[in-house]
This record gives sequence, C-alpha cells and structure tokens, in this order.
Amino acid sequence: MTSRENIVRGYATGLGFDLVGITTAEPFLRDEQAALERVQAGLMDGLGWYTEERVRRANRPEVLLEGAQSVISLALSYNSGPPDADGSGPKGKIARYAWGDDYHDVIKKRLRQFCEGLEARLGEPVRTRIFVDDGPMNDRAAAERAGVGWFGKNTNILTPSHGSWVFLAQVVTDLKLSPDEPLKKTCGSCVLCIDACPTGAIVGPYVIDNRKCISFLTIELRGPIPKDLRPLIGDWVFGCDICQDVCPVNRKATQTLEPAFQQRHDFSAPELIPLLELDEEGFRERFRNSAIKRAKHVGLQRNVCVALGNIGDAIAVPALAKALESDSPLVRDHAAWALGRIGGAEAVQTLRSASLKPQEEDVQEEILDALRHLAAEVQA
Ligand code: B12
Ligand code: SF4
Ligand code: SF4
Repeated sequence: MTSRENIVRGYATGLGFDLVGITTAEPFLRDEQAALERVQAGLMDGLGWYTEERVRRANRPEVLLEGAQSVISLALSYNSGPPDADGSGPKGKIARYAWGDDYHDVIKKRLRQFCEGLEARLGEPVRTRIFVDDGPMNDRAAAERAGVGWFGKNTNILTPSHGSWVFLAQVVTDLKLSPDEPLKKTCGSCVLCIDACPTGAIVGPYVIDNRKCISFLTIELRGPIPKDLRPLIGDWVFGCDICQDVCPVNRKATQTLEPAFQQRHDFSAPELIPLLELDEEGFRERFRNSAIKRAKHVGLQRNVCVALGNIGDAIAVPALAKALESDSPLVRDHAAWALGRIGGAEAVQTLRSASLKPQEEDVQEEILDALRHLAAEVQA
C-alpha cells in the first residue's frame, strides 16, 4: 500500500512542485530566537510589518493552524536560463525571480489545488493552511528542517538539484506524517557571497542587514534611497541576485520547465530609457501579473534613475531631464542625482534650469548638490 507520505509527495510533484519535504509542526526555536535578535538589533528596520509578534507566529506552526501536526514544505524553481541579450542603449538588471509571472498568484493557485485534491487522494478529511512568501510563516526554517535544502551563508535555502533559484511554499496541516531528515550539507569554508555583496549587507554568515540589501532598497523601500548606497546599487532596478549568481551551488542548477516562470521579453535586462519614460498606465500594462508591480511606478522610476546615474552614459540625459519635471518629488530627487553623476554641458544646463523653478526643499538641495559635485569635478 502506498504510504500517506508518498501520496503527498507524488501528488505535489505531479502538480509541478520540484521538491517536497515534510517536517513536524514543532516550533523553529533557533530561528525564532535569531529573528527576534535581528529585530532588536535593528537589522530588519524598514519592514514595518516585520514585528516581534509576527516572528513568534511565523516560527510556531501550531499557532498558525489549530491542531497542526505537520508542515509540507514545497519548492518550485524559477531558473529560466541566462538573461536576455537583445536590445540597445543602457540596460538594467531585474532579479531572476521576477522574470516571469507573479509567483504569489501562480503558487497560491497550485497550493489550493493541492489541498483540495489531497483529501480525495487520502480518503479522509484534511485541514490545511497555505503560505507562500507573504504570510506569517518562516519559509526558510521550514524548508531547512524538511530537508528541502540547507541555509547558505547568504541566508538563501540552497537545494542540491535547483540551487537557490527556488520559491518556497508551505502547507501546514493536521495530517500526521512522518518527517524527513534535514540535509547534512553546509557551505563549508566558502564565503564567495559575503565577499561579493556590494553593500556589505551580509554582515556575517547567515545574517543580512535588511537596510543595506539592494533587494530591500529597490523593492520595499518607499522613500529616497540613502545617498551613500546609491553608487553601490550598480544597474539593479528591481531586486538583486549577486549573492546567488556567485554561488557555486547554482552553477549546476536544473532549469525550470514551468511555463509561468519562463522569462518575458525585455524583463531580465531591460532597456532603461524606455522604462523611465513609461507613464503610470504603461507601467500597469507592462507589469501586469508580474511581481515588479510591488515596487510601484515611482519606485521603479527612482531605481532606473539611480541605475542610469551609475552607468554614466550621456545618452540618458534627455530622459533624465524629463524625469526632472516629474510630478513626483522622489523621481525628481533621483533624476537630479543621476544627472550629477553623468555630468556634461547638457546635464549642467538642465540642473541649472530646474534649480530656478519652485522645488520641494529636499529636491532643491539634491539639485544644488549635483551642481556642486559637477563644479568640483571640473575644478579637479
Ligand atoms: C523579509 C524577507 C526579505 C527581506 C529580508 C531578507 C532576509 N534575509 O530575511 C529582503 C527584502 C531583503 C529580502 C530579499 C530577498 N528575498 Co526575501 N523574504 C523575506 C521573507 C518575507 C521573510 C524572511 C525572514 O523571515 N527573514 C528574517 C531573518 C531573521 O531570517 P533569515 O535572514 O532567513 O535568517 C535565518 C538564519 O540566520 C537562521 N539561522 C540563525 N542562526 C543560524 C545558524 C546556522 C548555522 C544556520 C545554518 C542558520 C541560522 O535563522 C534566521 C531565521 O530563520 C521571506 C518569506 C517568508 N515568509 O519566509 C522571503 C524569502 C526569504 N525571500 C526570498 C527571495 C527569493 C529573496 C531574494 C533572493 C529576492 C531578490 N533576488 O532580490 C532576496 C535575497 C536576499 C538575501 N540574501 O536574503 C525567498 C527565498 C527562497 C530561498 N531559496 O531561500 C523567500 C523564502 C520567499 C519565498 N517564499 O520564496 N527578502
Ligand atoms: S541580494 Fe544583493 S545586496 Fe542583498 S545580500 Fe545579496 S548581494 Fe547583498
Ligand atoms: S556562495 Fe558559498 S557561502 Fe555563499 S551560499 Fe553559496 S556556497 Fe554558501
């Protein structure tokens, strides 16, 4: 007779999940303690919703579902191969997880299907609660204990077959299932990700300072990007994959066959000038069913300005001059910064004219700063 565990595993893989593990509903005590310490040390600052109360719920499956006995931990790869190489003009980078359709929608739908079909397959009532990323559940702690993968020093879960290019999802259930063993793998002496992080956000093995992570700065942060961090962001306009791109475990990662996660045209390395010129409606249209919506229109424009400033190609000056007339002070602020980095007569002229128009105090300060920076460069 097929065991319940094998029915669970077989059904989940049949629905397209690449990896399935099972753990108990016992609390993740090490992770709870670590996360509480991280909040208290200010390392999770900027994420207002990431509270101590949330940490306590996220690490205690029995609190998330009354009578919980097990957590079915699932992973689905989003590794759709190398980035697009077409297009001309300055290009930016978007994190791989956002090259296809919005994973929240895709995976939630599949989790609901999984839970509905499970009862029929097992022939008994099953209570479940599903999580993918946005709910109060510590996805990585569950995946580690269920043997789906191990914690890399960049804090991502590394899987032997699909590397860290996987979304994680959990089904907390009242089904009693025998748990899998955690993997016995570790990163060993490797520290490539720690050395490669441009902002120093990996402050030690398994510890991220959220405030410095480019993923936070370009996706979650709503206000201005701190000026000292802007030059370190390079050409990333949504998320960051540097600590995963350098990871040796990812070199042999299997590619995904999931149609929803194949890369859309001009998503992996988008041309930046047309991106900056998108209006609100164009943004909604282009990023429909995409995780990129999370950055919001002005947030993405802010990021594109920073990337153009870092790339330093004068071809972007007219588009940045237009951005300097945006209704959004946030976009004007970052456009001024970018023009100050690119320099040249046209950039100086644009900044001077903008300085003569009424501007919010912060924006005016940024424009004057950019002009001072360029004047100092001419003198040097
Ligand atoms: C908040 C959050 C972020 C924040 C904070 C990042 C962070 N490190 O937590 C920001 C916005 C920066 C972010 C960025 C990214 N995120 Co994110 N994020 C989350 C979220 C919502 C919560 C994570 C969390 O609780 N962090 C709290 C801290 C305290 O936990 P931690 O950093 O993982 O640290 C753990 C270890 O230190 C461990 N630990 C403690 N002591 C020890 C000792 C040893 C020896 C070991 C091994 C471990 C260990 O305990 C801690 C708690 O579990 C989860 C979804 C979820 N609901 O779980 C997705 C999630 C973690 N993110 C995900 C992704 C894909 C990303 C990005 C790759 C996106 C991108 N390309 O831009 C980056 C990766 C950045 C990085 N290097 O971590 C995936 C990760 C998939 C995977 N393979 O691991 C998740 C699981 C979403 C999902 N369901 O798929 N993210
Ligand atoms: S995602 Fe980028 S900024 Fe964040 S820890 Fe990794 S390398 Fe550093
Ligand atoms: S780069 Fe090295 S240290 Fe970092 S997660 Fe990969 S194997 Fe671990």
